[in-house]
Amino acid sequence: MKKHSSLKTILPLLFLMILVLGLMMCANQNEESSQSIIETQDQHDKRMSWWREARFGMFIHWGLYAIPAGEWNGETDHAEWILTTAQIPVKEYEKFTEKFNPTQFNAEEWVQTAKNAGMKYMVITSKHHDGFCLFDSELTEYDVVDATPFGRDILKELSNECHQQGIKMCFYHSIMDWHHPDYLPRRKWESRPAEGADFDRYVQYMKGQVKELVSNYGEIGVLWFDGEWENTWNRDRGTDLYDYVRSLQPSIIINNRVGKGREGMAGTYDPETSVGDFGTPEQEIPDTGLGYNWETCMTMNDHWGYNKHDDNWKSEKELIQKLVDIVSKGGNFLLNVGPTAEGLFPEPCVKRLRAMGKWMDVNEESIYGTTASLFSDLKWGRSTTKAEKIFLHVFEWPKNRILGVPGFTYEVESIYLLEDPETQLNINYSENRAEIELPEQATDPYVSVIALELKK
Ligand code: JFZ
Repeated sequence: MKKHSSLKTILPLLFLMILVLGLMMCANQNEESSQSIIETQDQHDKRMSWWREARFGMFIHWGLYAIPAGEWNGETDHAEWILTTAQIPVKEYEKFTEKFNPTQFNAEEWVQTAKNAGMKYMVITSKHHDGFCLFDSELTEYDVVDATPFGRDILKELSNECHQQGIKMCFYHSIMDWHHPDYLPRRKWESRPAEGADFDRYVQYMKGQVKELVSNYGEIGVLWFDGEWENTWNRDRGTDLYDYVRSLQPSIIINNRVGKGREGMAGTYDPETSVGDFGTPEQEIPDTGLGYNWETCMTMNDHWGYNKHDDNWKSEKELIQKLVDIVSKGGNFLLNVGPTAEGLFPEPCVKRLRAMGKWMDVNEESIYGTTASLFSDLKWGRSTTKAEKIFLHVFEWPKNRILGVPGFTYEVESIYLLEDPETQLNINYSENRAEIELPEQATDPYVSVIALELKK
């Protein structure tokens, strides 16, 4: 009797439990799930740590488009998009391969130039939207080794050098591909038929290439995807690609353009609901920090790929102040170089990188491994923080030599200019504010940095 009655009570309960479990599983599937790889905050922080420390990296846009160097039929505003912007048929564009012979290319020099500038990582186009590959791929003939007189694996030489010189090697890889027959959609103006094209097959090709990239070039720091905005790419494909890359190299970092969550040039996204490890503002710097990892990518002039007519270079001062501005908001700066068809960095780039390196030699402590400013709205510049130190970056030297820091109430052990640590500066407090007595003139032509060591 007793047994019977307990079964009677348990059975409906069991049904209820199964029902609830089933409902929960359904709900889980409908939920906007982000990447399926589970990672604790600790594991995430550990994976991101080199990247957060680094703060400054080099972007390189290089490919066949360096040959026309931005010019086509008298138009001079093209660059890495020239196949599309000048509407060059794929068959005709392919002919650039015969001319791609950058005999001046020297991986050691490129990596040295980045390193001397204070950059800690290098992101180079393994493949841009034109589909041409700078590495030896088994999956296509449309690459530097198989299709050009140059015949050398550029990524192999660069990754060897990067590993040698302690720079993280990273690849930019375009999802959009104007060359592969299976990629869809077609450009409206082109005559290649779309019949027979199979986007799933294209995705297999792309994943195969990504596998080559993370298998044949040693440890890769970042895979920087792009060209995700066309309607053939979707959230699930993004999640699948993210998971695939992480399954091959678990410690790799992947940008948010792998998925569909990015908002235009601002590059913002919701890391809770979209795949990717960092946001990618393009040609702009957000007004404040974003509350998650982000990296602004930017050109030194107005084009990513080499354009021989583009002389609109940002000044050394602008570039250094942009680096400081970004870092003071907790972001990274990925600064672009578009090398020539001969394999050289344009001279104006080299000059600017040298100036940045010179500044970094003195002031790098206020950049690497720092976190965002503790103060908002500093009229004269920016600030960063590291452990027991606060750095003040003075963009505009105060005429009365008094640098006011609203909200600064900490007691300091020591206060000095990074370029002259031996000379102590005076600091006075009034109300909710500190005032630092500076020398008459700005001590650095770009940004002078004051270090404040706090009392423990
Ligand atoms: C993309 C590329 O098309 C470009 O060639 C370059 O590589 C750059 C770093 O990234 O540029 C974009 C991508 C998306 C937008 C704008 C420019 N957008 O969504 O506004």
